[in-house]
Amino acid sequence: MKRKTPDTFRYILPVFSLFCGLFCVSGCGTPQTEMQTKELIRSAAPAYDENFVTVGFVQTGKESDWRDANTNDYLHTFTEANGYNLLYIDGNSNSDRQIKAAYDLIAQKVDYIIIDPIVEDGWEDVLKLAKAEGIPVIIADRGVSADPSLYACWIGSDFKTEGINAAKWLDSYLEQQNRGNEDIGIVILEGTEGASAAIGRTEGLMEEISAHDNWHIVTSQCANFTQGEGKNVMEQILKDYADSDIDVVISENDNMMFGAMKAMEHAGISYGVDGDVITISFDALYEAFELMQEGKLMVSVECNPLIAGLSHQVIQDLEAGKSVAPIHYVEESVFTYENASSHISDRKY
Ligand code: GYE
Repeated sequence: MKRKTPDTFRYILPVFSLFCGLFCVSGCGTPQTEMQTKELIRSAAPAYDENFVTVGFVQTGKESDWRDANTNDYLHTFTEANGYNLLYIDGNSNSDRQIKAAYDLIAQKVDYIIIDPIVEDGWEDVLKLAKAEGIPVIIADRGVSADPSLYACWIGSDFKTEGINAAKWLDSYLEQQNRGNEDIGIVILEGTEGASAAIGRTEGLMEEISAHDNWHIVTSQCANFTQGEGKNVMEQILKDYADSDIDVVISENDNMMFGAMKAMEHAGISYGVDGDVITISFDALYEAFELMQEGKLMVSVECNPLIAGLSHQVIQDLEAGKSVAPIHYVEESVFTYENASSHISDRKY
């Protein structure tokens, strides 16, 4: 359902005031006097309509198209029509900023907090405070290393299984090409260091790669889940490893792969079904489907960003006094250049 314009303003005002507060805490704006800063950070909480459930949502940032789809899903689910006041905070790819935002939401006495954490570590203290204040926290998408007793539940993908599925596809493809015994050089573009999506996918990939004596990793480097870094890191890899055979590029999300493809094109390296380099990535964005149809991307392991509905359900259950399961996995598939055409019309992100 499309949002009505007036609702947009209801988001923008509280979000903007919270954003201003955070901006000053981080000390990167115009210098403020102590008084001004205090006023901005701890001004009285807005008077929310008692009939609505107030939810603070702390997002990672805007690093990828997956993220935009995830943000939009929350904005379209946590609406007044569904009974919510939503405070959306963009973490701007800065985990300190995310933690400060969570403290701010506790001070504002919101009813629930949903966090998509950038990295797993550093959340203990703020989660302890939320628990002490009686504010349930839902961790969504990536996980946290803090004790699960500190938050209501976690909702997201099985990242390790995604990594295993990517490598299993490679195994069957090489067998099918009669290349099962060939030496295979693999480049991995990793997501953000410390992020559970990167940790889990790398773990799954490594488990399968190390089970093959003839597969070896040429290099595995972080490109932070962004398209720009995917391109830059791949460009450097192609220079640094010009003498190595690169048979496969595995990118821990589609956007880094889109960047890596540009780098390969500039370097005159062919990739995809008819090229020299096998291309594998994660997320299964609409653009990935288009590239799979063209045979440029060979497989994208799905990671479903549309999880706001599950968060909504959890909050409804908690509101009704029901207990909720500690872990909620999202259902996911593996899409390839061979089956992309039959699924592209159903894609929602
Ligand atoms: O794969 C990537 C995003 O945490 C699952 O983060 C998410 C990952 C997703 O930026 O594109």
